[in-house]
Amino acid sequence: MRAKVYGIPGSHPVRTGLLMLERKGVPYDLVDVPSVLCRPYLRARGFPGPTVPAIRFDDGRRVQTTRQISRELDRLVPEPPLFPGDPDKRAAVEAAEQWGDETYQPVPRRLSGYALRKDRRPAATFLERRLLGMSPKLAAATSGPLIAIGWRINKATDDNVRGDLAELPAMLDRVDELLEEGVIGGEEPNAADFQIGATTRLLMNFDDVRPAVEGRPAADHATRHFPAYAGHVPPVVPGPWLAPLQRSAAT
Ligand SMILES: N[C@@H](CCC(=O)N[C@@H](CS)C(=O)NCC(=O)O)C(=O)O
Repeated sequence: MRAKVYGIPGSHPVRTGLLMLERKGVPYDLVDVPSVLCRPYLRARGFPGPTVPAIRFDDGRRVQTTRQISRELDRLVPEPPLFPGDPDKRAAVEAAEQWGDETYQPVPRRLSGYALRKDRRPAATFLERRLLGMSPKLAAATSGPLIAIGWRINKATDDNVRGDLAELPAMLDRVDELLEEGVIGGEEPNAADFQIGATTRLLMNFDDVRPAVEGRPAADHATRHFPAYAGHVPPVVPGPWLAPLQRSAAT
């Protein structure tokens, strides 16, 4: 079995999907597509949904979204499992994975949308390979209109990003609690490890946020699973928005 993975540069759910494929020993080819343009691109390739990761297995089967991918991979390649066999433990991992997907995952997505609209130069630092045949340099230089549309699609407004930053300390506490409880962070990684770790790791690429993450168990967890993660966003958020993070880093 082989997989073709469609991704967006820097996308954390794509990194989740790739790590799950690697855990299962499924070889893959990765094709990076720009944000926003991925929508018609995926539709033209027979995918029903607009988002990445989007995977086509070599038997033609198409799977999208990290939570569908984790389940499909466990069905196709049962060992090593991405979910525990014990029903209570499985329910805890599923709940953590769902929270990671629905609540935690959008935070760095909106922060990226906000930051790149203010200054698109850091976009180049996320580009690791050619994008629709364009060199990383050309892709970064022409990214302005897509960043503007992505900002709107992701609702990366001032209010939403400020709200995310206010809630981030509690979210990081939740990741630390999940580690403490052993739902994630065990010797055998599960679907929630990959889901949550990728989000924490991407957050660490933002200078504004990294100090609030570093030193937490959540940071060790993320770097254990994602030691390298391209991309760097210098400070961009207004100082007062960071006050809740600074308070949490100080305690
Ligand atoms: N929550 C879903 C969706 C992931 C998602 O929204 N991916 C973003 C990239 S991080 C995307 O495909 N956006 C479409 C776009 O930028 O046009 C999952 O975990 O697979």
